[in-house]
Amino acid sequence: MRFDLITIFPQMLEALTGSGITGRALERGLWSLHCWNPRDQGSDAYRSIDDRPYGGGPGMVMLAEPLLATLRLISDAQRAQVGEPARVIHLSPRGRPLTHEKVRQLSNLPALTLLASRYEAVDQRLLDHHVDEEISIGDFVVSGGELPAMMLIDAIVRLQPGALNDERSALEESFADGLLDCPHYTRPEEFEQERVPAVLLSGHHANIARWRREQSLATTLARRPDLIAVARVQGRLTAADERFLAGLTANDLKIG
Ligand code: 4F9
Repeated sequence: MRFDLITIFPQMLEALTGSGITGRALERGLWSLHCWNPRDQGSDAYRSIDDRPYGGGPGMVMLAEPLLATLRLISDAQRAQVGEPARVIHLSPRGRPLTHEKVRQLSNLPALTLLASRYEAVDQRLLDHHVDEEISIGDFVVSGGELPAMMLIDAIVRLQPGALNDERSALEESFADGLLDCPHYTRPEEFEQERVPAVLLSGHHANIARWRREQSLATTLARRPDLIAVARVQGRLTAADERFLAGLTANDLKIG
């Protein structure tokens, strides 16, 4: 999958290209990253990419023109490599909150263009006419769109076939089935006077699967009841799941 990222801080992406699962997937040729600096398209003597907001107030606004010139270069490059220009996404706290389902959908595309903005804002006309979608990675503000873009790229890249050493990992982790992950244990069998739950040492695979499911359900109900409600309306809770949830007490719902 091809990613084109508009950023004035391409060095930040080295964390993604140089380490871990994403670094290995890059070496394997599973994805590519092309960073584009809008300053290279700045048209005045200072190659400005921002200016003061009409109407006054603090902060600066990214100029539409250098961003559009950059987007045009990107779509030309994408047409040459994958046949058509890609979807353009702006990472913004004003966007729709990112979900794993959204990540899954985007992971099937051949290419994606990401705008990582800086300063306070982007001229709204650039967003209206040349950005397909705004995505938020949470209700908080960071210093620029690069880290949110890196989180999105990471989430997409690890779903590319061959990125994970064990493909089961992507199927079994948190959100894969819309619930939070169950707890996990490894050696030693006792730590801080707490033993590994006996069922996990039993070798009884059906009981282990049921225990993990129930742990997921209980944790999700306690911490993210909204996710339980969604799973329910989507018909993803079995009769056994519902019996288990109905039997949980106030104590089980305390967040640990
Ligand atoms: C983007 C925050 C997406 C959350 C971009 C400052 C951002 C963000 N989700 N904050 N620039």
